[in-house]
Amino acid sequence: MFDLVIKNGTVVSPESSKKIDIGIKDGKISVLDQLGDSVEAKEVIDATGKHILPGVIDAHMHVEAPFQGCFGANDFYTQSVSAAFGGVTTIMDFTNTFPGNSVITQFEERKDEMSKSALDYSIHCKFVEAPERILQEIPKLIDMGSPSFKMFMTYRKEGVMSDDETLLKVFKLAKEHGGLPLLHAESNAIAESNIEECVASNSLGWQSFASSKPVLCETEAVSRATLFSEYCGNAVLFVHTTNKPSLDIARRAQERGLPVYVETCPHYLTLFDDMYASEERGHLAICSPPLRTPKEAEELWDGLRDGTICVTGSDDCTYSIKEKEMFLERDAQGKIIPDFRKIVNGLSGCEIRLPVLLSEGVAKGRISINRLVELTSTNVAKLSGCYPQKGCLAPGSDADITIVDLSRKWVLSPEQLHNNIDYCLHDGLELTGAVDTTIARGSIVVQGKDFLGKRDSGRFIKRSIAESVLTNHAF
Ligand code: DUC
Ligand code: ZN
Ligand code: ZN
Repeated sequence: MFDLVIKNGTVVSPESSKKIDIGIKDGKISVLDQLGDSVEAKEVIDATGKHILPGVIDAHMHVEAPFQGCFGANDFYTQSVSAAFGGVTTIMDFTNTFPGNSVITQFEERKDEMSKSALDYSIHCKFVEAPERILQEIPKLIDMGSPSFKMFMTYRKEGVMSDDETLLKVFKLAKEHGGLPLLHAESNAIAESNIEECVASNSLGWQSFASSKPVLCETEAVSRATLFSEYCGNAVLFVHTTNKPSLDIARRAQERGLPVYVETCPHYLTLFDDMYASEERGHLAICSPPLRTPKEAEELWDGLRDGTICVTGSDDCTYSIKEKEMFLERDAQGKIIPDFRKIVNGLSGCEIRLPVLLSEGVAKGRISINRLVELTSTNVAKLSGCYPQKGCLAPGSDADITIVDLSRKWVLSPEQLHNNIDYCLHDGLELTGAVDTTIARGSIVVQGKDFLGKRDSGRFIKRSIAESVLTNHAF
């Protein structure tokens, strides 16, 4: 007797789309087969006309994370609810490391904070400095199931930038012990000197924010870190990549077999720098790297198709309007006095990632549904080191499943989302394709408009990255 059977749907993998039933027992996928009408199950979902995907993994978000004086609108429980409505079944976040902190201590604290989640969760370690006592923690953190190491190449003034020496030291130990550095690649020198010029010329509007961090600000950092990784022999993942010159650096490295991986995020595919022209709302779109142009977005779609970009993440940092505006001053009429330095960087995205990729990607013919599965689940699991427990629908894998209706049309608005804020930068975007049901380790957590999951029911997922992923470009 199965706990749950999903019948009559089309099961999607990177390789195929097949009409087949799924039997689930004890939170795991037990069989994929034609199960017939007499199959015994405690619960049956009829998925006629629907597509069944491996549960979406969001390996990039910032929740309960003090940053630029803000904390974010969600805790890990509310974030997991919002994520589940977006078809997500596993979430990953970062340690809140600041100079002087032990990363192991931060890891333990993060585990505790994330345990509120209704979905399974895992942790990337953030490094901001590399004294010997911190470097010694690297093999232990890998043993503890956290083999991915986030470093910022900018935000020096915020106290979280890793300098070149820190990058090199962490890269060498990542190579030695089986770790994957994840890089926020923006040249601090370019960004900081441009910001100084903006201050000197009193150009502190939202558009100046974008021009202070141009494409080459990102590409310089991608180029430098790619060479560092070739020098040290380690794999590297560039998160939230926004443009072709940066992709071209990765492309050339990948053509030579180097394990250089690239992520992009839905906002760089669907939101553009024209948003910064609005004095009233442009600040809500401030994120780093900044939004770019439709041309750059099309070049990212090319990268998603040709394999240069192998994963997507949301980079969700959901801030309320109050938090976005809390350090800004206002004139006598109460109008905001623009100063981009006073606005926390970050956009909401966890709940919209899958719907936006279904609609702008699959429905518009830019990517196949099979490629979408790689970009939202299978490759994410392989790269972060939790495959095949996560990232595939196969006997023995966790029963993390997202059922989608590819034909349902709807319109994005703040009311449709569960992310605890009252604005939506995609407000009015017409979508084709929607999440119908989300199943996490065999339990239905979202069905239509209902959340059925439970606080504290997620489990910590230990990860270990395959040697093949770390030594050669694997996908
Ligand atoms: N980018 C953002 O926009 N916010 C937080 C961190 C980041 O890298
Ligand atoms: Zn970042
Ligand atoms: Zn991020």
